[in-house]
Amino acid sequence: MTATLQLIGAPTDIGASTRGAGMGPDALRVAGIAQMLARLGFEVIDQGNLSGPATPWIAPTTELHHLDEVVAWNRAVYDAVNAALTASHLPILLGGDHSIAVGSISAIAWHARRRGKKLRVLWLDAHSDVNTETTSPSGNLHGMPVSCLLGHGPDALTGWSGERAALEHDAIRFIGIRSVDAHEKAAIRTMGLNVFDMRHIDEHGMRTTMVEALQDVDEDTHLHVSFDLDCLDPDYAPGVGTGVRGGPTWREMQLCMEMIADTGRLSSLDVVELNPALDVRNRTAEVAVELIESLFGKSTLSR
Ligand code: B3U
Ligand code: MN
Ligand code: MN
Repeated sequence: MTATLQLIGAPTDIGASTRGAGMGPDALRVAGIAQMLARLGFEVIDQGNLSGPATPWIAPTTELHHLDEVVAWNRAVYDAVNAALTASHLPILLGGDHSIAVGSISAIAWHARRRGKKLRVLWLDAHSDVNTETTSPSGNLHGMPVSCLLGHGPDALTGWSGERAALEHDAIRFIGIRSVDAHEKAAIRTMGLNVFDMRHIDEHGMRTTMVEALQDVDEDTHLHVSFDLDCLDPDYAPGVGTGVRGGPTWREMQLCMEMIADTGRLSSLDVVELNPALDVRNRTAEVAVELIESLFGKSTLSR
């Protein structure tokens, strides 16, 4: 039986200060995400876009921005991901900025626990997204979803999985990280989070990094990938709001995706932070579709 994949659009930039990620879901559709997945042999249901509040303009401050709106979007995302998993579909959340991962991963954690599965999250990102309300230099909630999921977020965004923490500290692996704020560094150290930063990838290569990151994934694992497109080097993915030089190349990222596919355990996916307003002829959306093709098992020789 082949899996049914359910595309869920969350067209919002509510957690970011650079506008444009709200156009991400449609740019991925224009780049052919549904057709590509169907070509691989999957049944694909595109349920279209969720709706939620608009993004009001706000003067730059370090206070928490748009909490009520972020909560509303995450409620819609939680319900949609929950419905997809209840139907035994594999949810693919098309963002949208990274704040929406709170809703998706909370729903996933609830299902994984109920089914007795071990949850492992791969956080592919230039940033560690482990700021909190008090440490954030920007007030942007897309820099805080990991804290919310670890149980350290604002109350309104914490505890959605039925437990204070949707994720145990050892359930998440960060890959491609190269922009970490001072307080985030302290949090990573205190909590002992598993970070495979760019230095690690440079020294050991993507292959060894992924062998390490996937080391305890087994047949009882629900493997979730939260793919922030700014993980890639901006030379390959210019269409993101907060690009950071020095990321994995297209080739390195392809290997990362292929090695995840090889586990056969991929059970849900977020694709976030695509910003078509900053892109060059939809190139970043097309690169994302190529990488997701590998993530779902395209292989040069076997298909
Ligand atoms: N760490 C910074 C920057 C940032 C995090 N995530 C994104 N940007 N996309 C912050 O604002 O928390
Ligand atoms: Mn992110
Ligand atoms: Mn990022």
